Parts: sequence; C-alpha cells; structure tokens
Amino acid sequence: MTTGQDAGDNPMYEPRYQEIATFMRAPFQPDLEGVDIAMYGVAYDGGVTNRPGARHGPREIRNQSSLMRAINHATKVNPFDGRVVADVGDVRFSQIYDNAAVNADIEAFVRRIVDAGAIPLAAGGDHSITYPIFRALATPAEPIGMIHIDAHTDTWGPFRGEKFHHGSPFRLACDEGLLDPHRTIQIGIRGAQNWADGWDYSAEQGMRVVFIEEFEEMGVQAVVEEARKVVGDGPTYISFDVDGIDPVYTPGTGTPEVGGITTREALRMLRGFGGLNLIGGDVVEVSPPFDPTGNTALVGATLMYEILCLLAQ
Ligand SMILES: [Mn+2]
Repeated sequence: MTTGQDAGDNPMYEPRYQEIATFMRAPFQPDLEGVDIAMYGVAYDGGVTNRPGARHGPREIRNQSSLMRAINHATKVNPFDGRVVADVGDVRFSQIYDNAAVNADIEAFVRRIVDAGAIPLAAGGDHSITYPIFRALATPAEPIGMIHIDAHTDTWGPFRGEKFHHGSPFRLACDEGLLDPHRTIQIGIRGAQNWADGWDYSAEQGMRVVFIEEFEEMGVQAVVEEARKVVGDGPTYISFDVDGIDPVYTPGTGTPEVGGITTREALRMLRGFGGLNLIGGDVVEVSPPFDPTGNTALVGATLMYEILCLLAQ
C-alpha cells in the first residue's frame, strides 16, 4: 500500500504543482509500448463556425489535469491500478490549413493507437476532430454507437461550402456508415438555430435526441437508463462537448448556449455509464482564450478523468 509518505519515484505522487504537465500526470509515452489507455491531444480548431481557440485546449487541459488524483471517490475506480495509462502526445499535422489533410493525420494517429491495442481518449480541439477518430475506430461493416453530450447535434450539412466543420462530424460519420444512428443518443441539445436541418437529420436517421427540457423532466437517472438502453452491449464511444454544460461552468468554449447541464449532473451521468462496451472517448471545445479563470479547462480535465475511469472498467 503506497501512502503519501512513501510514494517512491512515481511522478504521479509528487506534489501536484511539480513535474511536466502531462494528462493526469501520467507518464509521457509516445511510442505506445505496452499502453492500455492512450490519452492524446488534438490541437485543432480549423472547424469552428464561431469563436476559435480550442487548438489551445489540450495544453490547458493538461495543465488543469494536474489537479486530478487517482481514486474516484464515487465509484472507487482507480484507473491507473493494474493498467498502463499514458499521455501519448498530440497529433502531428502535416498541414494545418486544410481540413481534409488534418482529418487524415488524426485518423492515422488514432489508427496507430488502436493497432497498438490501446483505447484512445482525446482532448480537443473543436468537435470536427471526432469524425476522423471514428474513421479509425469503425467501418461500415462494424459501425459504433455513441453517447454524445452537447448543446448541438453536430449533424449539420456543409457550412459555406465546407463539409468538414465542428457542426457536422456525426452527419459525416452516419452518412459513411461508421456511426449507427439507432445506437446513438444525443443529450443536452438546446439553443436556437437559423436552420433546422441538423435536428431534422438526427430525427430522420433515428438517433435518440434528448433536448435539455426533456433532460430536466426525466432527471439524470432516467437519462442514464435511456442511454444504456439505446447503446446496448455493442461498441460505444463517448463524445463530450463542454458546451453541453451550462456556460456558468464552462464559459471558455466556441459556441456557448445558456440553460445547460450542471457539472454535478454531468459527473453523475458519466458515472452511470460504467460497464458499457466503451471503445474510446473525447472531451472537446475547451477554448482557453475565452476561459480567463481556467475553470472550463478544469471541468474538461475532470470530465476526461471520469471518462478515463469508465474506459478502465
Ligand atoms: Mn459539439
């Protein structure tokens, strides 16, 4: 039993303001050797339709994640116990002004993680990054399910002639047969739109969309049960856009929408997803330039830790 008095040489047990700020203070291991869960950054925000800055998300989430500890007080899971959890670095981009080229780099990076036998856990980046992640995780023959927490369905069509943007990843993934719409639940949706085609697309494809009003009416426990029913036993991905949370907690994001999920509801909800067949996850849309107190990045790091605990189960 390691205690605070005899922690040995493990940097995770050093005082938390020390050492290099990797995700959760896990070892930095870009070679992926023996890694079970690979945390990585996708420092890209070329897909935003409004306020930029999410390219700075991974670094600031790393910084705030120094505040995380090992044992989850609610579930008693210690994700570091008996498995290798590592920070494997950021996706390297061959080009940064070409969304299609960026997508190819993200896909190749995640494919390397999967081929090494590790489960990928990303810090974005804007939400456009999840589409190339899905290209590495799924095929039309073996589509995946998804639990998606967000203010927006992100199933919109092209924006000003560009189909790769942060409002479209799940339409692209669904059109390509990578995402099974009948095993998809979108939670926390809200905010006025100028066109309804994203909402319509999700409904037409058969995705389960829980608008924030229904979320409030149902309560967290019923939403958890609904999500578990929708995704079932099949391979499932968790994608958490911090704009699903109310901007009083997460103001530092590209497209904030008031009237959202509280951080306490979000943590309770995530803890309800233990034991599902989870194949990866991400936390996206933390935009440090709009986050003067650092709290959005702290929330992002905490959500990432909770998803890490789920992936470890
Ligand atoms: Mn989103």
